[in-house]
Amino acid sequence: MEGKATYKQSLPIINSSLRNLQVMVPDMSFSTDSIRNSFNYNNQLIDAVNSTVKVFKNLSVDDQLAVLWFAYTEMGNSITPAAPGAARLQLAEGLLNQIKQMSHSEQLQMMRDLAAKKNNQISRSYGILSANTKLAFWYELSELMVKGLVIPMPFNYQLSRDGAQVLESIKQLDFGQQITILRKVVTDMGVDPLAD
Ligand code: 45D
Repeated sequence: MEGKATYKQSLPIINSSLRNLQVMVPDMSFSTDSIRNSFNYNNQLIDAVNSTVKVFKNLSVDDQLAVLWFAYTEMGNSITPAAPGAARLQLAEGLLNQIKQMSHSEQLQMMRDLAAKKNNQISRSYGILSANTKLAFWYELSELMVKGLVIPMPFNYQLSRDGAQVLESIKQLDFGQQITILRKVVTDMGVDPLAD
């Protein structure tokens, strides 16, 4: 595991990777049934992660931002304050400073542009960050929202049915899978200036 995160629910992840390992050991003490079951179990989890990501990407831009926010409020206490890592955030510091200086409506526009992959300077600066730094960036934005330095969520925002479903699926998964989903969705945001 990367970083100094402490996970509330790290055991299921370890267990499932151990299960994978056992399957690869040519030891006849494993019945084909237990092998098949563990493969099915892992495949189901992969399916759950992939389908959740797929539905997420089809949400409206506002719903994507709202789901991220609600995921943050749900996961908030599983992520230790040190986890996203000050070192990692330094790479996003210029971007975050720029954002702090914006008006609330500019901040909202910037986040909508990232989610919509609009090609502008902010989206390109975001695009060169690593997956974990992108996560750390969003994490920091939500912390800034809590501190009142970034535009808050409207308290009466209504998620669409698909949005509510994505959020529900995320809640059902364990921390490791939640991170996988979040990494996939935030990696897809912004614009990679080095891509063809
Ligand atoms: O480095 O008016 C590890 C709308 C360790 C509606 C980690 C709105 C390694 C209209 C633990 C893996 C809703 C659009 C890292 C307004 C490591 C409207 C993990 C506004 C980094 C105002 C870190 C909406 C993790 C807004 C798991 C403003 C990080 C929405 C997770 C803003 C971070 C939403 C998450 C934001 C961050 C959501 C889930 C900023 C979510 C941020």
